[in-house]
Amino acid sequence: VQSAVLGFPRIGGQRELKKVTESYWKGGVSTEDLLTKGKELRAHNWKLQKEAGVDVIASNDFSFYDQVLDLSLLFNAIPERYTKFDLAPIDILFAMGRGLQRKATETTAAVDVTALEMVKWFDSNYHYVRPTFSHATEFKLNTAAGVKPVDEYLEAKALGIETRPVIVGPVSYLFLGKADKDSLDLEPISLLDKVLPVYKELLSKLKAAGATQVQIDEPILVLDLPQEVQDKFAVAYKELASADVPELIFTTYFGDVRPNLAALKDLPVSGFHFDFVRGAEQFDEVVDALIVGTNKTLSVGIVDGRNIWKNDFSKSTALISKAIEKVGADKVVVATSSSLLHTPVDLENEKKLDATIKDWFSFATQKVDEVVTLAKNASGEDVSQKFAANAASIKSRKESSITTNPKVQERMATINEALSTRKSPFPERLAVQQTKYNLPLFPTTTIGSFPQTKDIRINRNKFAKGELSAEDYDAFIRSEIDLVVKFQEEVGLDVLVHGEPERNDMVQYFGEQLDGYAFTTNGWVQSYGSRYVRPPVIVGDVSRPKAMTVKESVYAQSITSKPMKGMLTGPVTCLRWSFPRDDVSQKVQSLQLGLALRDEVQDLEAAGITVIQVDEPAIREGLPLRAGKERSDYLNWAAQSFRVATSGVENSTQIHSHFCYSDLDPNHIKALDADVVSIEFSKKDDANYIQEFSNYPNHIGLGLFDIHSPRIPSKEEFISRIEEILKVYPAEKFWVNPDCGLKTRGWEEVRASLTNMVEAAKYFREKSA
Ligand code: THG
Ligand code: ZN
Repeated sequence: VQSAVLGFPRIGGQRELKKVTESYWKGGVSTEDLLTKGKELRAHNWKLQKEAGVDVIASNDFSFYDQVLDLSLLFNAIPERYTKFDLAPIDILFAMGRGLQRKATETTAAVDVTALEMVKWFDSNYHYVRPTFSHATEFKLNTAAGVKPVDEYLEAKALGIETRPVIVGPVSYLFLGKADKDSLDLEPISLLDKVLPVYKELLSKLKAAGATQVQIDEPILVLDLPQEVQDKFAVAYKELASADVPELIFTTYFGDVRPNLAALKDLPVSGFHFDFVRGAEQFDEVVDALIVGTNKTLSVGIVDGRNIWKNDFSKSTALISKAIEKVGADKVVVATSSSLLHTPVDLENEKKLDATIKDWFSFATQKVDEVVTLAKNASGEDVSQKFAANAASIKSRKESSITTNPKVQERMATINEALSTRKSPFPERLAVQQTKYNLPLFPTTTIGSFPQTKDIRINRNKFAKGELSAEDYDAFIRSEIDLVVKFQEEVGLDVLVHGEPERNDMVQYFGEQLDGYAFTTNGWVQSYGSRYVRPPVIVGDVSRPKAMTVKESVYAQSITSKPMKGMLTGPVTCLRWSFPRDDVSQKVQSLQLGLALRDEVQDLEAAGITVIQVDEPAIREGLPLRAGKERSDYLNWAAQSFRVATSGVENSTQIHSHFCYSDLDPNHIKALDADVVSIEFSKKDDANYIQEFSNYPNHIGLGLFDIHSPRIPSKEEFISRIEEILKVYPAEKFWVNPDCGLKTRGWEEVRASLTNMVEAAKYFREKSA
């Protein structure tokens, strides 16, 4: 029985990849330095796996930005706008990933090319760069920078390490892409005939280089697929098999493929990989239908690539034994469920984690060892010591009192309709709120954060390291709040925020203050490009020992007569951006977070903060990948958790919420019953989408400018945008705000854009007076 790892995190144990890429972007290191660092990271990861005893080690799992973007570059799916500047291939790659901005010089005009769209990779917190096709796309192997999968295969070989290259398969590659704006009539999947010859060429080159197997990822099989897409698998793989290519291991992950099972029958591939962590129920059916009675390999995805809990060896062994029984030991491979990209690099780097809890965790490096140990055991090798240690850890976690809090569980039993419903329906609340706040028409506000300057980060780090006393730090935070409040008053905003200088990542910030959570010092996971997050871990029942945000909000309110918004992150987002428990349901965890946040909301209200925003940017990504009951259940508990958090307040308390990063269905947010919502909207120019939102019963601010761009919209531009929305959207429900928080922007841009935005609001107020 062999062991396989589908992919290893490429960021390095100390975020080496981030450091070198960002330095390269700033001109700090040369292209050569950058490429050398990449080579070092790859060698390190391969050796680590080789030394651990992994039989099948992935190559081409490395990327300087994103593995899907790498394929677009290699296949020459490069929109024309990126090819005009005579850039080196690596810079074209970065331009597609992050856009290209250059100031004008005496001899050259300014350049402002936006990036390709970035989309969530299934339901993970990783984002891929969306392949973008047009009628002008001409697929071919673009060898300007070599042929990455072949080159990296040979690079490993030169180190004496045989690897299995991984590439995204043709059907998923096209299906996950989109048509460019000049070619909207183009169906990406219709390009299959054109892209297959390039896949064949690439696979043949891999074979010629010596690769015996390729891991070909077709993760879209866990989605609901139109029949015509399902039908493409037979077409595509028949065509690939007609060339002289390595053995193909057809790889799926993140769910259950059964609804698309017919599409997989009789595919000419050498083996299949399934995720039996997320799709355990599919085992019998997929194995019987696709492996039994054939010559194919069964790769058993059993070590979780999406979470950090230690594998339960006895459970996994039972499944592996079942697999061996069904198909024979020589056909079974023990594998990670997906790439380990979604887990932090190495638990050994955690020096501050409580020893008991640390013993329950497994990061990528430890997971490599788990895969090897499970495979050895299945092959009859003696790994009894490792099994004994594993059993002890699993038992320790199961029996630990840290994970259960009877008080939380008692309180969970009190959740009912009344606890999750506001005192009165929105129209009645609106009436009292209008009297209380007396806001003008077109009220202006921002989403919460203001520029996170270097000074802020330095002071926060000093405080974390103990180099700054609590008093000095508090004084510093107050001085930052002073600046932000004064600024908003000058600009003329109506509902103010304190700017969040005390927060790093919001989910991490709340995780650090809640009981039931553990957090890491170095547990980074790539989110997109050079941006990483450090998800906190929900270890046990969650509760709030003391107020988390009241001090800052109360201080901010004390220095202004305008309403000051309290700022919280909602239960679903806290859950989605943490590593969740796997011993209780996500619903339970979300409702517990709802209760903890309810206490915070009530404390804010009691302290006089009566406009409270509870953000849920991750609510859309939590939606189960397939339509059906699971989805409606999710929507119900997600909305209920939000309402548990926000409905313990008076009618006069105004609850706001904010959504971004996704295409939202207005119906999903209705059920939250927030008084005011603000959503990312500036890049949507679809009148139908505005129309859909005009049916939203409560008040809503459609984001008026893109906070990801340094561009400053003029007053006139704001006016024409608002006019357009007003064609379908009633003025009395209209809030005026940007798309999202301003923490990544500079102060100059923020001043200019907000000033213009407020001026535009005033224009419409006068017009309707
Ligand atoms: N927080 C978390 N998850 C997220 C987002 C978030 N997922 C979706 C979206 N936002 C992803 N966007 C980002 C944007 C910026 C950064 C990370 C994810 C980022 N990270 C810092 C870095 O890599 O330099 C580190 C931040 C820190 O110091 O904690 O800038 O907002 N959880
Ligand atoms: Zn946002």
